[in-house]
Amino acid sequence: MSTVEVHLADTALVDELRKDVRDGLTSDPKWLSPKYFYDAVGSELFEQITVLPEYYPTRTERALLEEHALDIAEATESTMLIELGSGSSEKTKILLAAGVKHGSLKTYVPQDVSVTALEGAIEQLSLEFPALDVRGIVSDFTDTLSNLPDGLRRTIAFLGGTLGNLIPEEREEFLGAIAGALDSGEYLLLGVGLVIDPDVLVPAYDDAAGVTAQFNRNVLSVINSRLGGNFDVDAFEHVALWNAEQEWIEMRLRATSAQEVYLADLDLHVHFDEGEELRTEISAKFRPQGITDELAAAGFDVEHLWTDTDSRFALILARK
Ligand code: AVJ
Repeated sequence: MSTVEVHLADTALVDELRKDVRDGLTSDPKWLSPKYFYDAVGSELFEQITVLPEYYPTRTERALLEEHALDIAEATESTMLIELGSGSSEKTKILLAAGVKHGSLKTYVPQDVSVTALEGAIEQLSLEFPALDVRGIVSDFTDTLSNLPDGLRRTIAFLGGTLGNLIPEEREEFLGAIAGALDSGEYLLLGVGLVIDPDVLVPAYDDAAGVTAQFNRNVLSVINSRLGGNFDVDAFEHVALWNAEQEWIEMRLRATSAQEVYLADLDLHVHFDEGEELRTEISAKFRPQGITDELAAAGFDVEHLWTDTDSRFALILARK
């Protein structure tokens, strides 16, 4: 049994896009929200990133999930797994298999901004887990929590290090909203990247094959097609840098020459100086104590914090 619900009306999604893009492109410095990376092309490019030799997060998190999935099922005894930003749900299958094997898990609720990613995932899952009730939700993860489905014992999973895409204030609000949506005794399963040597970190966001550069530039194509824009995508180069003070990776797009851009749907003219940079993503990395404190401030007790042997990534099971 499987369904997909589109929770945000198209008009609400478009209004949000229009507002975000206008805000970001009229700010100094300019920025765009990373959630607009994920059209069909962007979601596919992200899947390619996850198998790059330099991009360690996905494979590291998968190994942690494989190692601890049964522990997670036993600790939570969850009947429902809700996953925020589920994408292809590829790693989640490990959790689903463990939950089904344990006997407790009945329902999986994947949520993603990408309709195509979600539909593809659900089709796969219904074949692999025919007994599981799968209810997909298309929405923005920051908007999902207000109408979370009821369940007996729920776990919310937020994997892949996506928490790092939020700036600290947004993060605090978001973790608070997750805590607010859960009853006491329910769980959050969180995957986050840890602060490591920038010589390992930066190449993960600036790979030799140039896939991340393509992924980054694709956001300009997304804006062009959704808002009637005329960004010259090839006039921008990919930049990835480690902000040591904030402890986050920043991706930017740098105009290689002066650019005049027009977004017809917003009737907005945007000028870029030669060399001007547009911030497209932050990807914060964490320290075990820091994320434990942030979770405690939101009302969670960290029951387990598992890391790989190189301490590059952490899988955290926190109880409300
Ligand atoms: C999917 C948000 C976790 O920040 O590592 C990958 C996205 N950006 N390469 C990340 C991303 C550039 C990714 N997240």
